[in-house]
Amino acid sequence: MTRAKDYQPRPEDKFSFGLWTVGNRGRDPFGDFVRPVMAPNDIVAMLAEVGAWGVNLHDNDLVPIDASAAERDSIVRSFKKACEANGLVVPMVTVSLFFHPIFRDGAFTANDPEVRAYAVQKTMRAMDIGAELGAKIFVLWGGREGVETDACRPAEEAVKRLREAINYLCRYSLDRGYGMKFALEAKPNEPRADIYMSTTGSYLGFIPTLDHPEMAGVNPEMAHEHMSGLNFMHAVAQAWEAGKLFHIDLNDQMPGRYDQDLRFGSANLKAAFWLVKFLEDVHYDGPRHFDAHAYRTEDYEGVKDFARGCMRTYLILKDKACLWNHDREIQGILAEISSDGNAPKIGKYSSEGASRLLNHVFDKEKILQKRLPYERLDQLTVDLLLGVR
Ligand code: DIG
Ligand code: MN
Ligand code: MN
Repeated sequence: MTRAKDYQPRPEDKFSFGLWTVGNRGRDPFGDFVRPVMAPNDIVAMLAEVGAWGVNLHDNDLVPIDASAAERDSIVRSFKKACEANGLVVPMVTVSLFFHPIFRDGAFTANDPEVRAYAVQKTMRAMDIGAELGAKIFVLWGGREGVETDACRPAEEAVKRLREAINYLCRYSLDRGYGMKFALEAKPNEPRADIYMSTTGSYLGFIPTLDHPEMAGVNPEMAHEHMSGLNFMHAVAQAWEAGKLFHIDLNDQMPGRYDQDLRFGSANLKAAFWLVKFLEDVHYDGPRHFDAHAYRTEDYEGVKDFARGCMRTYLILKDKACLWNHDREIQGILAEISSDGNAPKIGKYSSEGASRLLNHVFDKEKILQKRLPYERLDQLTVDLLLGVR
C-alpha cells in the first residue's frame, strides 16, 4: 500500500539527475553564474548523498569538447569509478548539439553539410562514452534544430536531414553492438524561435518513417509540453500506449513562460499527480529523470534541497495515487461512470456487426439521464491532494 511516511528515495524508485541539472551554476540570459563549478565526480557524490539512483550526462558535461583521446579516456575511467564508488548507475547519456557556436544554425538539420557531419561524429563519440558507462538509453534533444526565419531552409528538408542522421546513428549502435535505444525529446522553442519536432506527438509521427523505428522512442519533458499549453500526461500516455515511452524528463513549468525547468511538483501539483498516478498505474519501469535545476537564489545546500524536493514530491504523489486507487467513494463513482451496461459493442469490424449497429435504436433521452459526477470526483481528488481525505 503506501510507503513509510519518510518518503525517502530508494534505488528501486529509479530517480536520476543529469550532471547539468544539479551542476547548473545559475547563469541566465540576464545574469552571470551564482554557484561555483562542481566537478562531475563531486556531483556524483552529492547525488548519492541525497539518495538518487542514477546520473545522466551530455558528452561535454564530462569530457571537454576538445579533450585529447587520452584525456577523454582518463576522465571517463575516473567518472566510472566515482559512480561505482557511490553506487550510482548511468541509465542515459546524451550529446550537446546546442552549446558550441558551430551549432548556431542547427546540428543534424544545419544548412552546412560539414556541421551536419560533425554533429553525427560528435554523437557517435557521445554514444561511445555512453556505452563505456553502461547507458542503454540515448536521448537526442534538438535544441538548435529550428529557425528564426523559415527563409533559411525548406521545413521538409529539415525532416529529411534529421531522419538521415538518426538512421545513421541507429546503424552505428547496431554496428558496435551497443544495444542502445534513442529517446527523442521535443520542445516547441528556445533557444531557437521555433524548433522542429515541437511536441512529443511530432516525434511519434516521425518515428515510423525511420529505417529502424523499433530503436526510437520519445523522452517527453513536462515543461516542454506545458510550454505549448498541452496536457503532459496525455502525451506520455499516448507514447506509453504506442510502446514508445523510452525515458521521461520530469520538472515543472508555469504556463506561458520560457523553459523554467522547475523542481518537480512546484508549479502544477495536480498535473504532477495525474502524471505520477499514470506512471505508477501502468508500472512504468524506466528512469524517473528530473531534468530541472534549483532557483538561481540557491547555494549548493539549496541545490540538495531542490533534488530532495523533486524525489520527495514524487513519492508523496505516488502515495496519494495509491490512496486514490483505494478510496471507496472514488472507486464507487468510477464503477458507476464506466459501466457499459448493454450498449452495442464496436470492436472489430464485420458486415454483420455493421448491419446490427446501423439497425440499433438509441434512446437518446435515456442516455442523457446517466449522471457524470465529475465535480464530486475531482473534489475528492483535491481533498485527497490537500490531505483532508
Ligand atoms: C533539455 O530539456 C534537454 C537537455 O537538457 C538534454 O539534452 C535533454 C536530456 O534530458 N533534455
Ligand atoms: Mn527543459
Ligand atoms: Mn529535457
